[in-house]
Amino acid sequence: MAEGVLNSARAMSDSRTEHPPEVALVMGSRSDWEIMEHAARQLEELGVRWEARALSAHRAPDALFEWLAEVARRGAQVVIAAAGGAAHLPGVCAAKTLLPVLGVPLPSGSLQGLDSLLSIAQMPGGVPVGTLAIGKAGAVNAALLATAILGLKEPRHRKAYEQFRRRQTERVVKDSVLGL
Ligand code: RP5
Repeated sequence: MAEGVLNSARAMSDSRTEHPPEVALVMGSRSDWEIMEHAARQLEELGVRWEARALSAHRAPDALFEWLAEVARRGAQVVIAAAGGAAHLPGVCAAKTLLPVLGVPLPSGSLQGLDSLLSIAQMPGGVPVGTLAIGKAGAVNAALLATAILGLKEPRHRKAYEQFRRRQTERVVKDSVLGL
């Protein structure tokens, strides 16, 4: 049944479908895309191939596990997993894969994402999730960290990340003068 779900599921947006994804982006709900889109845009800017799914650990666990195994088989090297509230998704992904999992806590209605942050960061020892900041900053940083990880093996990713950091520094220094 999960296979059917996956086969019929439409990708939110896959960057370059003819090539396998390097980063697997997953989130608990389509409502998370508004923030996680920033991760996808950052990866895109750095020339990293990605594929994204909204697959809740609670609502669609079998489809999640199936996609995770399948995207790893196709070559994904890093998983970015984002969720809000009782944010089990990154931990569940980490339990099912040996790929590094970067967790992005998303803002939630009642606790503004503190619940998500603690759910993702407070993993018991043995199954790590690298936890980023809440919301957009975390989404962007997850993409940058994923690129840095890919850069350990892939010179083009190392170069893209280096350039990003250099340009960012140049911009900050250029705009550093303050006055009345
Ligand atoms: C989590 O619950 C999702 O990651 C999302 O952040 C939150 C709310 O989901 P929806 O009710 O909008 O689908 O699982």
